[in-house]
Amino acid sequence: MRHDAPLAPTATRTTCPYCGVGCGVLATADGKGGAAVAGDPDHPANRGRLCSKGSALGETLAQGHRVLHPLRRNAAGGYDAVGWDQALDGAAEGFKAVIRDHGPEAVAFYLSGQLLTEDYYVANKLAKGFIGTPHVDTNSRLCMASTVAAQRRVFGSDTVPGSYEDLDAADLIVLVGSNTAWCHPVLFRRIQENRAERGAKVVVIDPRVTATAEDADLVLPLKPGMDSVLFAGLLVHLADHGLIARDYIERHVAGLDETLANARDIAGSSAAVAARTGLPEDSVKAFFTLWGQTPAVVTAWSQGVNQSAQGTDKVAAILHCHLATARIGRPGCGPLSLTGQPNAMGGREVGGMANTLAAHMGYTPAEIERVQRFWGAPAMAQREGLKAVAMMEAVADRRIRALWVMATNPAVSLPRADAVRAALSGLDLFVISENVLSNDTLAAKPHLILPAAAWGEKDGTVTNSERRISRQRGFLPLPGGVKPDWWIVCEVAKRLGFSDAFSFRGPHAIHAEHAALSAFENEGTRDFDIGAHAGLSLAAYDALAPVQWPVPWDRPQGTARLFADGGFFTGDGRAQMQALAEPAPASATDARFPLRLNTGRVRDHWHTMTRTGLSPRLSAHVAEPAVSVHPADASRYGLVEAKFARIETREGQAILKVATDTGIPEGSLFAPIHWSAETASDARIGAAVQALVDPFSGQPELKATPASIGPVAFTSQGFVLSRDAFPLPEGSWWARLAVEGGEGRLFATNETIASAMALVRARFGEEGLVELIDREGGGYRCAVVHQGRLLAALFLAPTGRAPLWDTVKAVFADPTAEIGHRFALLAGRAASGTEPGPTICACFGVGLHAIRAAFAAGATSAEEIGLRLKAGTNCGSCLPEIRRIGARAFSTEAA
Ligand SMILES: Nc1nc2c(c(=O)[nH]1)N[C@H]1C(S)=C(S)[C@@H](COP(=O)(O)OP(=O)(O)OC[C@H]3O[C@@H](n4cnc5c(=O)[nH]c(N)nc54)[C@H](O)[C@@H]3O)O[C@H]1N2
Ligand SMILES: Nc1nc2c(c(=O)[nH]1)N[C@H]1C(S)=C(S)[C@@H](COP(=O)(O)OP(=O)(O)OC[C@H]3O[C@@H](n4cnc5c(=O)[nH]c(N)nc54)[C@H](O)[C@@H]3O)O[C@H]1N2
Ligand code: SF4
Ligand SMILES: [Mo]
Repeated sequence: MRHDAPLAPTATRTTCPYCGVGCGVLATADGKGGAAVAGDPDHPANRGRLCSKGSALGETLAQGHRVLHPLRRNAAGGYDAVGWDQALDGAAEGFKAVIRDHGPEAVAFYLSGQLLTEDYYVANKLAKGFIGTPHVDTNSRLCMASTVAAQRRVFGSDTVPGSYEDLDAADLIVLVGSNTAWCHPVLFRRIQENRAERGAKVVVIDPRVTATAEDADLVLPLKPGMDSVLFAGLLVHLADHGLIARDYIERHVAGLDETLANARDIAGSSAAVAARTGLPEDSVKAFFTLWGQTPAVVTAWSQGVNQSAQGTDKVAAILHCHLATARIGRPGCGPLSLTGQPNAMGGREVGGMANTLAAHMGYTPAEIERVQRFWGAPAMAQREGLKAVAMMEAVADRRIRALWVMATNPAVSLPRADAVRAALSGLDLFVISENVLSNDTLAAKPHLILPAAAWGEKDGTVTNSERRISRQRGFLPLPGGVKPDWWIVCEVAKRLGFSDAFSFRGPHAIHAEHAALSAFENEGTRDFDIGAHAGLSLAAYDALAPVQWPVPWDRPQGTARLFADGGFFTGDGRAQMQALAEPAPASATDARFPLRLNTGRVRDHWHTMTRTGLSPRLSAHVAEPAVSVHPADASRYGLVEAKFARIETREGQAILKVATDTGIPEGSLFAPIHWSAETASDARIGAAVQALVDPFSGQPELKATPASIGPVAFTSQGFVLSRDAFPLPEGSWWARLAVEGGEGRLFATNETIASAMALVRARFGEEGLVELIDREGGGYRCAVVHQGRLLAALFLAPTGRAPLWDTVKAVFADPTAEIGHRFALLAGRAASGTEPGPTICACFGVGLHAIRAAFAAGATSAEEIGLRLKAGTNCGSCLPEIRRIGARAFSTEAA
């Protein structure tokens, strides 16, 4: 829904299920399974804004792809729908058998930052307290683990000290390894507003020049993995220029001298920093001076920092600079970890990770005993469990026999994804709680598929990047036999004999217990204290307003910032600086694999696309999986724009379309993580990613795998549009995408025109079929028209980009479009307007060509484009791209 649409008075206040910004959403069911959504003007995270993904939430609620009833695998390898009792009994019996034969540590849970806090709490409690296995880990291991490890080492607790308000009050914002414009778009808008209104400066540190860097004051495209060199160098600069806050250090921080000596070894001078990071020395000096002279500085980071074999050191190096200058816990300054998933933080709070216990406690004997006493736990885990990558190795070598996966798609998202998928198929008991009927992990054939409530149906809390706990509230009925995740876990727990500990009346009761544990024997010794929620009634829980923890019993209004006056959770109250290891990537490139494969996100897709892949609007920005490569590397390796390339690594391979991009440094490749076997033939990039991990956090280095690239030739390329699935010939490369009115596939093949014609006939017959065959030129176009409506179309051409895709897609989308001139459609003249080109503004559906035309017609700024076309005036996620299109228009004009 558009931002200017009227709000229904019956709207439900809830929270966006995508990124860790945690925007408040007002949702109104439309009575047809969908919903109208708008930003909640009263939510402090977004104050009414939503990005393209949040705005399109209403388009992702269709039930066609949902798993609606429990499914049990049968002897033939198919699935039977079973009742909940059978499914839950089956799960419980399966776990009992594995525990009996192999002990509790043969059982593992793999959870997700997309679970609600209450779901997460009961899953963690069941495994660690009642089954007695420590092997509970989560996709947060791939996401936030390095930040968790560094904050625990340096602060003594996993505490994000600041608030989003600091982004409004800062004079300098440093974005490290974060494509904020695309991945945390609403925060990026806040940063841009601060720039416009207060003149804040922005520095972007990323080997790749992204949309985030486009308006930045200083762009530092450093060599991959060299962030800790830069921040160690900054610490040296601060010391050498008398910028250390001696008083704060003396009272609140330990280890400065050793850390400084270590930093001098790593990054002695700005010249040394420049040499090691590959940055111009002037840029390094400019950065050091700017950071040193600006007291109100926020350093924010995301996966370019965390997903690294030295992610913990990278985070520590950033924390050191803020501690050394006492720029922490005060308005407008501090280190700010931008969390990825909507509830990565909640998962950390309940201790859903292998190396934490519950309520931010760890595995010291006193903490184990305390949690055990609080839970009345019969079989408390006694030591840290296996972290994600190690857990999957244990699945592969059958130390782990039973695995329960909830709300994550590890056969796509874990490194060495092929090996993961193979390992999962060998489990004695494999249970998945899911929303969808089909994904790559389900393709590994779990014994039980448990249908879980999805966003809009489920109820509970999430915590965003600034420690703000918000309610997710249901506004749709549970479809079919679907149940909330917490209910499913508790029912299995009861069948394992733990009724007393798992008979919760609802998520509010779970939240109340979680809150009570956070306050239990706490007395200010642990950061995570939400004791004010301990006695929360159902009514109070339902009315809960967004609040930042800690929320101890005597401070129900919450806490915006921590550590301005020290008070670290280290025992003696002093933060502990850490010496860093020598910065280096986990593995070296060589003659066979000379490039570095970087992986990450695009603006309008979320992870493995199980939701955003359903939205035609979100599928139009980046329609197909492409590898971005510098033009010099493209010519070096024989690659051609819009043709295809095979990426190979020591682990596996993928075939992607080629997109040249001068923002990609030479010597590296960038591939999106979103496409899976569900949505493309050969684009599951996780299969090619190495599984080497950080020694403290266990987080894998997902952005620097040694790789090679070479061209892949197909004789022709095209697209097919159909109301339902259309099979393509074996061996074709394809990417599927949601289009208005049905399904689209962009494809490439070595098949002949004759075989394309045969395929079309086999599927649709001859009736209503019109064709245009260019045997000599190697082109073929056909349309299937029934009762004046376009039912299907297949266009094939020898080279270059799929022809007329946008034009035919527009006709296909319009149910009222009369196909009067069939041959005109085949010739590409049927559409009313010109081809829109790729969608730039997802909110108002404005394409590249219209924006180019408006610049050509005299528009001079993104604001004027907004006035003329509305593009960029809702969520603003596309503003950096509109500016780039404008800049290109002007540079070609000038030339
Ligand atoms: N559109 C969209 N938004 C999302 C998500 C999504 O799927 N789609 N997912 C959410 C989740 S779970 C997460 S974790 C966040 C991730 O948010 P981000 O971390 O912002 O996203 P990524 O694209 O993974 O990576 C960010 C950048 O790290 C850079 N990088 C790679 N190596 C290095 C390095 O050594 N140093 C530095 N400084 N930078 C490096 C990459 O070039 C990339 O541009 O996004 C969240 N938001
Ligand atoms: N190479 C590479 N790999 C990466 C990354 C990278 O940058 N590079 N990023 C990593 C990061 S940061 C992340 S966070 C992961 C994300 O990776 P995943 O967590 O694997 O990706 P999703 O597509 O979000 O998977 C969520 C699954 O849970 C289901 N689901 C959604 N909501 C619910 C619910 O409420 N209940 C249940 N039971 N199921 C639900 C969805 O249908 C979907 O199948 O990928 C990681 N992998
Ligand atoms: S920035 Fe976008 S994806 Fe993230 S929470 Fe807000 S609306 Fe959702
Ligand atoms: Mo993430």
